[in-house]
Amino acid sequence: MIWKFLPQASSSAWETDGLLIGLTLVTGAVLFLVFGLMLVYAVRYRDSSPIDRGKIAEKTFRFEISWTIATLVIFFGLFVWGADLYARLMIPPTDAVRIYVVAKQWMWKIEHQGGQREIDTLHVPVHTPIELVMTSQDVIHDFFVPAFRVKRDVLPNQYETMWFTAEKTGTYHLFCAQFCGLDHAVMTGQVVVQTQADYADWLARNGTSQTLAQQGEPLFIRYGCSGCHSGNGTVRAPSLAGLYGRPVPLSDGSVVTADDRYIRDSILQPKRQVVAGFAPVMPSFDGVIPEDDLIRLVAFIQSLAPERPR
Ligand code: HEC
Ligand SMILES: [Cu+2]
Repeated sequence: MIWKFLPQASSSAWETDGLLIGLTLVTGAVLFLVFGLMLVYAVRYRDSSPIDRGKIAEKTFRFEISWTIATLVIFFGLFVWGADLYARLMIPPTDAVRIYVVAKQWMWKIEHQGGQREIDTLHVPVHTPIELVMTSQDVIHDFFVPAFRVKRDVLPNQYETMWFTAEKTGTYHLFCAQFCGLDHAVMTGQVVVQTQADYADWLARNGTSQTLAQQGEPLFIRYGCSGCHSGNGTVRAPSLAGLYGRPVPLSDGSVVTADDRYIRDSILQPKRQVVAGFAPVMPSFDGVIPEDDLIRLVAFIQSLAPERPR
């Protein structure tokens, strides 16, 4: 069977396949019906056929209405199913484990929250929602795991997120699905799905002495962020404690949620979204901080607990 070559190893795989099979069956049925009838009538009413062409069958109102409604219901049903699945695939569950991915010509660099790093291999625990926060250091790449039926473009200068829950332990292919230069074809890797215990073991064995957030703390000082954001500088800057996940009112009157993307954009393009009540004096760090360090800074800011309970 095809599933031997294309295992369904994530929670959404069977449903993605179901939708694809459903669409193929329905469109196939319409194709055969239309072309079948064309063929039948072409033969039946061919020029040399002595068939009676005198009376034309009458169209009934009921027939017209019923086939119109039936096709509408079927196609609209498939659309609603597809839209619903898409929406569910776009929004990661709040308890998802976040793992960072940095793509570059021609490799995948993976960074776990605990500071574990790997290249071209991604270790994940089974039955656990995983959210990948991805960016590229150079051109557009695309993170594609066929066995999970998930695929997403990885863009430079931006965080793209994607999530999945692996349901079967094993090793699965990882491909770059966007032509990204000379060695695009070898920009492959593997996703290793482990039991919870094996994964915990793997994390422990590959652990560094510091988590991502801990590695971010000295960077916060080195890049000069603490000079403004620690509260005792001459510049008035917002405190970053408890920022992650909180709604932030902006100077243009809108409100955004402080997620990975917002924090990253605040560092690279501070003038784009200015916090209400503050002067746009933060310098841009675009081109100054490499992606690896950005991930650490973002992780550090996320780890800052609120100063007082809200
Ligand atoms: C010259 C002082 C200054 C420096 C240096 C500075 N910032 Fe800022 N930062 C500000 C000010 C002022 C704001 C609020 C206005 C705005 O949004 O641009 C801000 C806003 C932010 C925000 C959004 C905060 C919120 O409440 O939504 C983040 C995140 C941030 N800075 C991170 C950093 C990081 C990380 C660095 C170091 C790489 C840094 N800043 C360096 C002054 C500074
Ligand atoms: Cu690539």
